[in-house]
Amino acid sequence: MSKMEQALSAWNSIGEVQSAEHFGNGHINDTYLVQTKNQKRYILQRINTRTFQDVEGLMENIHLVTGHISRKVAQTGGDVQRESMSLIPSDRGLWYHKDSQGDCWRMFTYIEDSICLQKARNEQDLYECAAAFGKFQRQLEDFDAEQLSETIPHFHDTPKRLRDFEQAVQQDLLGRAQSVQREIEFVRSRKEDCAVMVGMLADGKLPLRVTHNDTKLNNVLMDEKTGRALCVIDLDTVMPGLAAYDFGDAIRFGASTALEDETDLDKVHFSLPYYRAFAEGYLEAFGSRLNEAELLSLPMGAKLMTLEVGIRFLGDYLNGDVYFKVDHPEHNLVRA
Ligand code: GN1
Ligand code: MG
Repeated sequence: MSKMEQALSAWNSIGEVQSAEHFGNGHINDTYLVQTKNQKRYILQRINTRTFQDVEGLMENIHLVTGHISRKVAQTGGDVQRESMSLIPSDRGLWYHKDSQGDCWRMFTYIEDSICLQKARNEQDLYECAAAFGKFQRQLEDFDAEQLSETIPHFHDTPKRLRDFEQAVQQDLLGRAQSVQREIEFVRSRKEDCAVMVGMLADGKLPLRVTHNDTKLNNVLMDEKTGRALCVIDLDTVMPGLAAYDFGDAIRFGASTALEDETDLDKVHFSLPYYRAFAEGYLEAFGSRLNEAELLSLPMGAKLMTLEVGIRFLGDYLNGDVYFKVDHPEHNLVRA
């Protein structure tokens, strides 16, 4: 019996399992789609405990946030089954199951007739993605951020990301630095940019909100038939943050003309029409809540979140691919 099958036995309540297969494209956790004999589907995940060291805090966050959103959806007459995530407690009544080897697992209901996109098909996809994240922020406006654990401290602290990167360059554990001098130079020449957002936060110009912090297009489920956004997923990094982080990370992934994994860089461009569609959707959903400084910070967020994740990918390449899952040795470099 595989570890995954063993983990499933902590959820006998879902009934007899017919199949369970690898699912999705996450870079951190391991995700499986589980189908039962009575044709119900679930998402089982092994939580990456090297990334998320406080699983208790992480799962408490998710329990609180999904509960809050479900109540909001119900209050506004929405479809709770499809517009919010639902955790399934284990047979022991816990939000996650820790197996005998210390691996931690969790289960959600699968949202039927939904799709998640690795790349936008048109401007409408960006508009819907923005509407989803804007709505998500609105739903969490009255959520007490004090209740949240910081699942990954300094997550969007770009100067800290830069320091970690410089350390990776110095250590050069795999001797890869020599071959990526041009990329290292690219980062260094943008050193000044890294401190802009945390600087405005420290100066009290930008308010902290409850943000998602990982606003990739593929973290939004869309209705398969209508293409309308249903639900925001991947709540592992919901923490206090800046609106520009969510706006920015969504742009860096969604307003690209190619996949994050694209090896032919001639295909990778920033699409201004996609950017405009996202900005429209986001401002319609959440713009009235943003102050002047926040509104002005959004374009910089797009530049900075793109730079930041590039720094992280390149740093991980230098460290020997210890953080992001890779399919081949150059994968992190390609992403960077
Ligand atoms: C990771 O888990 P996933 O694949 O949605 C990462 C994000 C990066 C993203 C890059 C916890 O997101 O920060 O922006 O990869 N998540 C974590 O695609 O580090
Ligand atoms: Mg994800």
